[in-house]
Amino acid sequence: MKKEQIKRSYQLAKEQYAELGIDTEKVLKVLDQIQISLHCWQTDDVGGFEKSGAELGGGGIQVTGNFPGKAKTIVQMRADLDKVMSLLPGKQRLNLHAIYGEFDGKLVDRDKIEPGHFQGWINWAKERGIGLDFNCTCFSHPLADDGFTLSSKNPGVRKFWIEHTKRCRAIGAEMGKQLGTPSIHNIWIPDGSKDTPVDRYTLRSLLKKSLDDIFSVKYPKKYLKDSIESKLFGIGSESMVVGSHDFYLGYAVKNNTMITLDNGHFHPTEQVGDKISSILLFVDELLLHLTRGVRWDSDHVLTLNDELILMAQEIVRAKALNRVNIGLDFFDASLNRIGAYVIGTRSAQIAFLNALLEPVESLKKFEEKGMNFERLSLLELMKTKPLGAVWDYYCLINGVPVGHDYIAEIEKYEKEVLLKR
Ligand code: RNT
Ligand code: ZN
Repeated sequence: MKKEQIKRSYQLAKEQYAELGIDTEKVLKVLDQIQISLHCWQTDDVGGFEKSGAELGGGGIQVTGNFPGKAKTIVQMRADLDKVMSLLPGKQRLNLHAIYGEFDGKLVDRDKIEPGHFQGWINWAKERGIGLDFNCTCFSHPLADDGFTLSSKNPGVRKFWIEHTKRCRAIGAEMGKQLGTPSIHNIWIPDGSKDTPVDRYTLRSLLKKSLDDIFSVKYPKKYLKDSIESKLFGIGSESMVVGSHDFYLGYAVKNNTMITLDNGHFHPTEQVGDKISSILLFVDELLLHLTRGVRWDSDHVLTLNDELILMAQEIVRAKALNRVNIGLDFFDASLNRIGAYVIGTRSAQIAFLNALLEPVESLKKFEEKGMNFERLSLLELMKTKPLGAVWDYYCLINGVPVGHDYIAEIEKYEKEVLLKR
C-alpha cells in the first residue's frame, strides 16, 4: 500500500473519530502499551524439544494438518518467532511450555527440569527486551496417559506432577527475576473422563490438595504470577473435567491467584466477554488465552469475531487493561504457521484498537438515561467506522507491513526458509 494513501485515509478517519470525541493519537499510545504473549507452540504443533520428532500426545488437545515448515529445533523456532515479531506492530512477550527447554539431546524427565534448561531462552528474550511467560506441561507424557495428573488417585503419579509444576514455577520466577518483568505461570491439566464418573468429589479434592502443595512455595509477585486454567471438555474428557470453571474460580478467589480464561473452553453459547466484569471484582488479575472455538475444537486460529470483539470491549469499558494479561492459544498445522500467528495476533490487536475507539462515555450517557434506541444505533454505527484506516496507519508508523502486504512477506519466508526444512 502507498504511504501517502495510508496517511490520507488516517487523516480522514481521525476526523471522523474526533467528531465522536475520540482522540486517535491517544488511542494509539494506549495500544502501544498492550503486550500480547505469543504462545511458542504454534510453530511446532505443540511438539516440544524433549526428544527429536516429539509429538503432541493425548491430553485432550489435538493438532491437525501437516503443512510443511514446522519448527524442528530451537534455532528454527527462534527464527520463526523473530519473523512473526517482525510482522507485528508494538512489543510482545513470549509464552513457553516446559517441553521447550534446551536439553542437549539428553532425556531430562519433567520432574528434573531446572532454570538452566531455559537460560538460553532468557538470554534470547533479554536481547530482544521482551518478557517470558511459562507453563508446566502435564500432557504428552507416559504418566499422563491414563488421563489424570495432579488429580490422579495414584500418589506416585500425583507426586511426579506436583514436583514438575513446582519446578516450573521456580523456572518462571527465575525468568521474571532476570528479565525484570514478572513471568506468568499457568497451570492447565488434562484431567477428566470420557464417561460419567461417580466420584467427582474425590478427584477435585485431590486436585485442590495438589495445588495447595504447589502454591505453598511462595515467590515475590515481581518475579512470578500464578494462574489456573479451566476447561469444559476435551477429547477423552467429554463427560467431566476435574479442573472445571467452578473449581478454579473458587480456588482463585480463595487463594488469590489469577484465573485463565481460554475462550475455547466454555459452552459455545456462553460469552466469555460477559465473565470479565464479574471475575475482575473477585480476583486481582486475569490471564486470557485468546483462541477460536469451532464445534469440538478449542484451538482454531484467532479471528476478529464477535467473541473477541466483546472481550476486548469489556476489558476497555471496565478500564481494566492493567489487570488483564493477554495471551494466545491456538495451533493449526493445516496452513502456514507463521501466517497463522500473524493473523491471530493482529486480530487480537485490532480487537483492542476497536475497543479503544469506542465512544464509551456517550454510550454510557445514553444507557444512564434509558435511551436504548440511541445506544443501540451508536453501537451499530461504530461497526462501519474506519477502524482499518487507523490500524493501517499504526502498522505504518511501527514500520511493519501494512494491510495485505504481510502476505507476500510470509510467502517469501515460506519459500526461502520453511520449505527448505
Ligand atoms: C488446553 C489448554 C492449554 C493448552 C496449552 C498448550 O486445552 O488450552 O492452555 O492449549 O497449554
Ligand atoms: Zn489455553
